[in-house]
Amino acid sequence: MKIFYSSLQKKHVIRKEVYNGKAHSYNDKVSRIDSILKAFKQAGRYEIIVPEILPFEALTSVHDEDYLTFLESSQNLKNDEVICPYVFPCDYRIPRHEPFIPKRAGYYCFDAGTSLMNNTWNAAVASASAAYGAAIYTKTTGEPSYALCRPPGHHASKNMFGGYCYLNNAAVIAKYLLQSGSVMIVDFDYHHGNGTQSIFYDSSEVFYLSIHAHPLVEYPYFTGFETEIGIDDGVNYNLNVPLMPLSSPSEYFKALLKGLEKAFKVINPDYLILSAGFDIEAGDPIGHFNISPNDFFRLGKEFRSLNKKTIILQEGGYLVSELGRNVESFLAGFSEN
Ligand code: Q9C
Ligand code: ZN
Repeated sequence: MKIFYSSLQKKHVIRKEVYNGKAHSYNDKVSRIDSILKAFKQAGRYEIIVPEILPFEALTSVHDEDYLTFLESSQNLKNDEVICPYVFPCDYRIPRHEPFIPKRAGYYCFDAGTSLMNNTWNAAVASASAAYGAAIYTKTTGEPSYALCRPPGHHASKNMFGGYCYLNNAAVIAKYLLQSGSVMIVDFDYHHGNGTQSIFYDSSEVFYLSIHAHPLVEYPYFTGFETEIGIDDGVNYNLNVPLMPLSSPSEYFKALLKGLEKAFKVINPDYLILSAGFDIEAGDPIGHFNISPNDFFRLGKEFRSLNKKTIILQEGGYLVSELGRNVESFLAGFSEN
């Protein structure tokens, strides 16, 4: 399988995040990339392609220009400066007060666990470019592709970052692929993809299906409930399947297959974009679904059997020691005939 990835994505380095009133080591570590690349190298059947930087219009097809200008301006931060927003305006009727960086970065952010530094923009653009390169490849050849997107994307909305995400990689390529067919996004990250949901919530152009830990007890807490089915033209084009933490792999597969069956009653897409979150893996520091390497192999097979032009995008997955093996198992399952 073809892998899309650029080393620019390693330049975003954040050391700490805050939750439950405590500082923790940042979960979106650079070593996640090394873990995945190492597993690919060991398996010996993956070719890595360095993508070109995507056209700016691909970003503006999803994100507001003022948000992109803001993110880009994080390049002006000093070498050792890290901006972690902790005050949020909430009432967006009040006039905006520039500059946003450093003190008002919360204007464009929805959680206090995600930071900016001077290379965040370049890394996020490189990550989106990996997704875009993969999409071009799959569109032209019909063959599946995988983009090693880090930073991830599914929590980013048109104008907010959070959940380690800045640019919504899945939404960016969905917009691009819509020019040549219909699109379904299936998001199996442990966390609900609030950003992706919000981008397509009022539209039937993309079907969004997410299987995730129940927002009653897990991040992002405010979205991911079954009652969120879309609005306006988007009604019935959004399907959330929340599961309680510690659900077993068999419950997980049952829920996934049921979700897919419901989705295929509404749409028969040309393209399938997978928001592939490996924080459903056994032992993940922030995910609790207990999915084993063998389960990931099966998961890959299930998605392959849908027989769609598929682009696989890396989202979460934070158990660095096992992440590479799990991603490789998934891709191996997907590639098996
Ligand atoms: N109790 C992705 O997987 N909060 N983002 C963690 C743990 C942030 C995860 C708190 C979780 C964001 C792409
Ligand atoms: Zn996640």
